[in-house]
Amino acid sequence: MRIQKKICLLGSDGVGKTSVVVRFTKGTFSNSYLVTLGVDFYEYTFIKKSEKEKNELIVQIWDLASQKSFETMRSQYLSYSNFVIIVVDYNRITPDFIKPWIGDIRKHAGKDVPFLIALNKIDLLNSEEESKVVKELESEYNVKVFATSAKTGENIVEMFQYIADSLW
Ligand SMILES: Nc1nc2c(ncn2[C@@H]2O[C@H](COP(=O)(O)OP(=O)(O)OP(=O)(O)O)[C@@H](O)[C@H]2O)c(=O)[nH]1
Ligand SMILES: [Mg+2]
Repeated sequence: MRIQKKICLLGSDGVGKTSVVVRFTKGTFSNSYLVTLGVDFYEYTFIKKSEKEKNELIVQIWDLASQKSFETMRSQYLSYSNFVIIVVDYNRITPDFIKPWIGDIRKHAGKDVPFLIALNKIDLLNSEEESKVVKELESEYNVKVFATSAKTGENIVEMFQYIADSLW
C-alpha cells in the first residue's frame, strides 16, 4: 500500500520553518537566513514493513512563506492539508505569533485538520525553562507541543514520526 499525505509548515518570519524541514529531509542546518518566497516543497517517505507487506507513506511537506503579501497564495496552499505544523520561536511566544496561524488553519485548511506547535530554537533555552514553556503552551492552546531545534536536531525526527503515526 502506498499513500500520500500533505503537511504544511506555518509560522512567523524567521522562526525556523525552512530550517526544521531541511533538518528533517536533508539532515543539515545553516546559520544563514534565506527568506522563503511563496512556497518550497519537500518530500519524505516513511516505510512500515509487516510480514505480509511493505507500506509506504509519502509525505509532501509545504514550507509556506510568512509575509503578508503571500496571504492569498498561502490560504490556497493550505487547502487539502492533512496536518499542519505551526513553528514558533521560543523567543517570541506571545499570542500574536500563534493565534493568527490557528485562525488560518481553521479557515483555510479546515476545522478538523490536526495541527501541533514546534517550539523551535530550543538549543538557546535551558531544559528547566523548556518544560515549563511547553506545558504552558500545551494547556493554553490545547495542542501537542514539541520543543525542537533545527540546529541540534532535537525532537525533529520525533515530531515528524508522531505526525506520520497519526496519518497512517
Ligand atoms: N539557534 C537556532 N537557530 C535557528 C534554528 N532554526 C532556525 N534558526 C535560524 O533562524 C534563522 C531563520 O531560519 P529559517 O528557517 O530561514 O526561518 P523561516 O521560518 O523559514 O523564515 P521565513 O522563510 O522568512 O518565513 C536562520 O538564521 C536559522 O539559521 C534553531 O533551532 N536554533
Ligand atoms: Mg523559510
